[in-house]
Amino acid sequence: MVRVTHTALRICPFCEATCGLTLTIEDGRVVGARGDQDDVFSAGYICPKGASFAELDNDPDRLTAPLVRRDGVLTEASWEEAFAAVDEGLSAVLREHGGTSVGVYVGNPNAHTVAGALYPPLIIRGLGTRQVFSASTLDQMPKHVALGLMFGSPVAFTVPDLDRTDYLVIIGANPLVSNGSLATAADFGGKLRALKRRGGRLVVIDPAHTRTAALADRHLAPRPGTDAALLFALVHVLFDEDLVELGELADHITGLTEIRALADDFAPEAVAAYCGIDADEIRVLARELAAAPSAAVYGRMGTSTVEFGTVGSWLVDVVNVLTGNLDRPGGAMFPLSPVAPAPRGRRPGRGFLTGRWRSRVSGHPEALSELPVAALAEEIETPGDGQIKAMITIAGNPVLSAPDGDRLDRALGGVGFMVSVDPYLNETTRHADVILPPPPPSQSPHFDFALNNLAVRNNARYSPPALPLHERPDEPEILSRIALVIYGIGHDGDPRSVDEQVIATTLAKESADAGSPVAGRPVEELTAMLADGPGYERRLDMMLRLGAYGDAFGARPDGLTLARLTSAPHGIDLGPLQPRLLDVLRTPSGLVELAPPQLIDDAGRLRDALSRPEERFVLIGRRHLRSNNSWMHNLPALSGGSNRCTLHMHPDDAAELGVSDTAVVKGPGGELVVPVEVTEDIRRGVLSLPHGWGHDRAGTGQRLAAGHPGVNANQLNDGSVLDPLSGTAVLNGIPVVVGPAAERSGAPVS
Ligand SMILES: Nc1nc2c(c(=O)[nH]1)N[C@H]1C(S)=C(S)[C@@H](COP(=O)(O)OP(=O)(O)OC[C@H]3O[C@@H](n4cnc5c(=O)[nH]c(N)nc54)[C@H](O)[C@@H]3O)O[C@H]1N2
Ligand SMILES: Nc1nc2c(c(=O)[nH]1)N[C@H]1C(S)=C(S)[C@@H](COP(=O)(O)OP(=O)(O)OC[C@H]3O[C@@H](n4cnc5c(=O)[nH]c(N)nc54)[C@H](O)[C@@H]3O)O[C@H]1N2
Ligand code: SF4
Ligand SMILES: [Mo]
Repeated sequence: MVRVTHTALRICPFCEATCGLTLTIEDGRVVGARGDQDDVFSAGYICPKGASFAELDNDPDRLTAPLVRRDGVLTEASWEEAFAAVDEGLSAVLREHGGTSVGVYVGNPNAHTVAGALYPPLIIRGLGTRQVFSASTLDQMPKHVALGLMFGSPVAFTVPDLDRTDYLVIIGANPLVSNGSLATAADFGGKLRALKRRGGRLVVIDPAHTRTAALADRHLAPRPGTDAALLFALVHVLFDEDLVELGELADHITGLTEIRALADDFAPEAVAAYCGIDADEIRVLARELAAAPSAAVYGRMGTSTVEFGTVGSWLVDVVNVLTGNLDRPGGAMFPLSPVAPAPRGRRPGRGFLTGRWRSRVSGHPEALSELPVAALAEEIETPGDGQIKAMITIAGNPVLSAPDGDRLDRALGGVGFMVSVDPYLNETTRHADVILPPPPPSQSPHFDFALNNLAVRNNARYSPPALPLHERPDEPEILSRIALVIYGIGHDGDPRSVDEQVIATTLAKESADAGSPVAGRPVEELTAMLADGPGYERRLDMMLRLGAYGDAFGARPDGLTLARLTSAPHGIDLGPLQPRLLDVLRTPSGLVELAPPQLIDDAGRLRDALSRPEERFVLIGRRHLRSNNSWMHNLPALSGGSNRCTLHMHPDDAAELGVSDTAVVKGPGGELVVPVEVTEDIRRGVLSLPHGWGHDRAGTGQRLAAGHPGVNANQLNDGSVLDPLSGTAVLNGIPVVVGPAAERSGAPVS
């Protein structure tokens, strides 16, 4: 038999690093993946997850056909039957209770797919629902809120200029394992090594001695949950020792007096015991940050998903501002994505508000039109006006990723109608009445709508599907058909009409906007210029052409179009990050707000926390290189070895408690028995447990994962403690009680 082999380029969708891969394709399936040496962004870098692309693409447990619940049992059905079942189930709820009774949960992979970027917003808008939840309130919502309050835009992301900085402080992130987050960089480790080779310095602040910490010139191990106080102490020292140097930012800042006054209470000596860090070490760090030719502070999960997540995320950028490092090469800069609208000059912004409405049961304020996922279960369970009667989940597994999965599991079991768009039958989707599985990545297009806005070097890359679809709809079509049901057109309407409607509306608005690069031009003329192809490609073409590097529909002939991008299969490099603060600012004052009132208020809560007694043990999270949240435990290549669901504990703690191989851990939400790894790599009094495990529920379809289920770390957490400004669940720094497994009591801890 003659094998037909060829290669295809594909941007990896498995984490935020966006590496370019070269897939080997044999007889119509992916059999291998290596790094694309010519990729303009990743230059050949690949990690074990990318290298397992073939296994992930071909996982025999991936659903190839939809499942529809019949007589209580999820049963394979045709696509026509499945869409008809969605139409029937969803339309009944819409008729009886309206779109506002439909809850939507949008999970992490939506940030990594074309479909996830383009269609969920249409579904949510079509429903008119406020019951919108996502992984953001388990992750980066504090950063959005902080950016919104400071810069007027919740997506004005600042990223460390990794390639040029002289001094990098990584606080609460482990990019050597995560491959970076909210800072899209392929080969993060290589970039850190390059920083050190050019004489730069790396400081890592993390209660665990991580792989990233092992690379650092200095590692500080604070008590979990105390980053905000530590950062405040840096601010204090910068003022106290007259080290504030705003540089070119000076004319664009307000709130300096307020932040200085606020920092008064946070002298290093005042926070040292609370943070578990010597005051001298904090002073030295502040001095070095101020003295460095350029420097950037970069914070992530450990700074975000904690009690003072928004305050901490804010202070990261306050330090960047006070050291003159915001918006300058080597500092913290604003990427410019190829789908960001072309800058339209300085306009007064409307600012950023949260709490425009509140959750029905507990009154949590919305943030970015979302409610805390920690409140999803109660919104399903609690009767009354606005109760969730139907759920749509798209690429999410909140039963494992959110606090108190047992409760959410029960709640989802009681939802009137549920549809899940997901390739797997898992802990969450097992509650669906219909599961619509998207095709594997090899059959899907790729463009980084979200992550290009976080890239440490501006770039544009597009991967069309590497393989043709096998008699199934792609994810854009799946989501479009759900939208057609919601719009009342019915599931058998034309999915293309969804994209064409968006195009018509967008171009009409652009044409009417005097500041637009296509102001005054006829919509028909513009529409006719768009690429011939699937609706998502036409929308991408439109966004590129209206974008910052775009051809403005012919007005800038050298500019970017989809055709141009497609003819550069290894991508187009758009250069190093450029200063662009004035394009980004959308505050009503037109200035960077260093001291927004909401944050000033919350700083009071932080001040009170300084005198709180210390917990004996707190739990934090841990990620493993060959894993991704809850959904990669089903692949042989990514299983076993060091990637295990174990509890890390310091040897002195283990000795004191008499714990050797197994421990029982009790938290506010429940109790777990878990294997222990005793290691010096964690601070005393701190325990770590990875999340995304606990694959032992009945009725799931990931056989390998079920064979080594691990425990669900989030079951220890009852989800009652949130960062109040962002509604983000506290996932790091949870008080727990721990002991040898023999002493298991069964009594819940409160
Ligand atoms: N304790 C603790 N909990 C945490 C965290 C932590 O650090 N500690 N981290 C949090 C973070 S940062 C996040 S982002 C959340 C993640 O929370 P979720 O997004 O809810 O969980 P994931 O495990 O990422 O689930 C992704 C789902 O998407 C599906 N999927 C994969 N690819 C595709 C695709 O192409 N299309 C579709 N439609 N579906 C797809 C998978 O099968 C899986 O069901 O977890 C959070 N939970
Ligand atoms: N291999 C792999 N890669 C991933 C993922 C994965 O599951 N596996 N998930 C992806 C997702 S969804 C995300 S959001 C990113 C996350 O990317 P990162 O944030 O880089 O990853 P984490 O491992 O969660 O790193 C958080 C670090 O904070 C530390 N920490 C915990 N509490 C505190 C604290 O209070 N203060 C400080 N200073 N540090 C603290 C932890 O010890 C940990 O080392 O990773 C992405 N990439
Ligand atoms: S680092 Fe991330 S994007 Fe790169 S190959 Fe690994 S999983 Fe894929
Ligand atoms: Mo995440």
